[in-house]
Amino acid sequence: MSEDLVLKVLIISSNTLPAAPTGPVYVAGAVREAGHDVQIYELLFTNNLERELTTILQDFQPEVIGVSIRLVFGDELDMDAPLGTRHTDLRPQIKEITDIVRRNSNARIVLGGPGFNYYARDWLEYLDLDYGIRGEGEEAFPLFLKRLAEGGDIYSVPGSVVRNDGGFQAMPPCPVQDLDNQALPAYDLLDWQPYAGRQITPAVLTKRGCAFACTYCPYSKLEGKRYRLKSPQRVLAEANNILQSTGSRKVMFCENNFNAPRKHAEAILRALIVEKADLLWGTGDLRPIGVTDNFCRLMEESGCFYVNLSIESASQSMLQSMKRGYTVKQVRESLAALSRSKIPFGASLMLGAPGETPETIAETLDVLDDYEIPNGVWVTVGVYMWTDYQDMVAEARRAGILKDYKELFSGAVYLSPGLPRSYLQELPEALRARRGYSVQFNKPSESWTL
Ligand code: B12
Repeated sequence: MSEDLVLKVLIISSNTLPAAPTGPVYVAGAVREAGHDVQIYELLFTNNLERELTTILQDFQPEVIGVSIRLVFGDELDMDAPLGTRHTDLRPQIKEITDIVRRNSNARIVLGGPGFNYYARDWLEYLDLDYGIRGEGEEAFPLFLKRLAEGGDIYSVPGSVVRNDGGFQAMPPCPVQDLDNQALPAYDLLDWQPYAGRQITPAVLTKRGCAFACTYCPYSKLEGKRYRLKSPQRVLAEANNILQSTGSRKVMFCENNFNAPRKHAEAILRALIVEKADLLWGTGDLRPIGVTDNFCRLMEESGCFYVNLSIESASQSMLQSMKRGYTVKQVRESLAALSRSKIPFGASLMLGAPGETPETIAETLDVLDDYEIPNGVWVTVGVYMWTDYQDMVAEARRAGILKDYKELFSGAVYLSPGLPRSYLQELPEALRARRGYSVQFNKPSESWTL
């Protein structure tokens, strides 16, 4: 590539709750492979944002700055906070970043990331910016850079969103079809030491897409119902690259439902065994479908260090109303198979979706009581409402619960009206009193109290 077409690109990982900077490293890898000069600035370990960021802007002199937005807000366990849950709004911090950039640089700012997708317009208005890219960035961001360098039309880049003169214009995102044929994520641009110090494990995405239609989840609409799979060889190449770049033998498979489609998961696990890979893997999302003794053996032999079984509910009526696509019997079979294995496993529940009552919660807890869950049970009470991609949100809007779109950007949580206040008052303590249970209580709004 000729010198003047090479751009200096700074990617800012703007998340300040501990998680692997997975999006930023995938995007940085793609930008580098397209021939540009790229650096990543990680906010997680910042001591003095203004000083550190201005130093990088002065030293590196980026021409383009991609701000990766993972979260709008998040909740973490904190026993000193009301209901044992600390709510963090990440928007002011991101505003601080873009304001510092604008005061100290003429670089073009491009927004992107999973926290940007649902709220492109709100973010552009909130930050007073004019450009972002929704959806997967591996192809779209390099295309934007190419057009910027060559003088092409940046407004027709797939996924681009533009705010101008009070107007707003959006192009549909174009999902990456050939995930194998993308650059390796640029973990080598990071110093992994501080991440390891915070117990963060590097993550690998083995596929995109979700064939399920859970009423509270946006993924199938966000990524499409058809799976786009990486080959086992590609997954292994990414994991080995992580080992070389970060020294971490452990990786997390970070997509929705690692074990769906099951044949894909099995092929990856077999490849790990055949290649005698010096790796350990875990996943935060195993769906209770097809978790048999054979599958557990495969997980064990391929170096599984942890799985979370995403049960969400073990009440048959709730599983049906949430359209989870499995039965209480399958939940039991999965728990039984995992219990017979040596795999350290935990389980997660999501309580409070439409139809939830004290009785359905009691049914769920009764099922779990029959099993020893070594890594504990993570309970989330209250269901986030992010986007109309969640069927539940569209339904809530029809029912008049959501009056205006902005409420979602400010944070809205659904709690079944079938759960009386007096019951909710007792619930967190009652759950925490159970061995190994952690409880995240998402408040319906900032001002909500029990
Ligand atoms: C894995 C995951 C987790 C894991 C992380 C573990 C790990 N090892 O990474 C765990 C379980 C810890 C987690 C926790 C939470 N998560 Co989470 N998580 C995800 C998940 C499923 C995948 C994220 C990921 O790594 N994807 C793989 C990478 C490659 O994709 P990506 O990040 O989207 O990046 C791509 C694009 O966004 C884009 N892109 C990214 N950056 C940029 C920058 C530019 C400039 C451009 C152009 C493009 C671009 O290109 C990238 C490559 O395709 C997403 C949902 C999803 N399917 O995206 C939710 C998601 C990110 N999580 C979410 C939330 C809310 C949380 C929690 C706050 C929940 C809570 N406890 O309250 C916590 C917060 C924890 C934290 N500390 O951050 C929300 C955020 C939504 C929002 N609007 O804020 C999401 C989107 C799920 C949802 N509800 O829709 N999470």
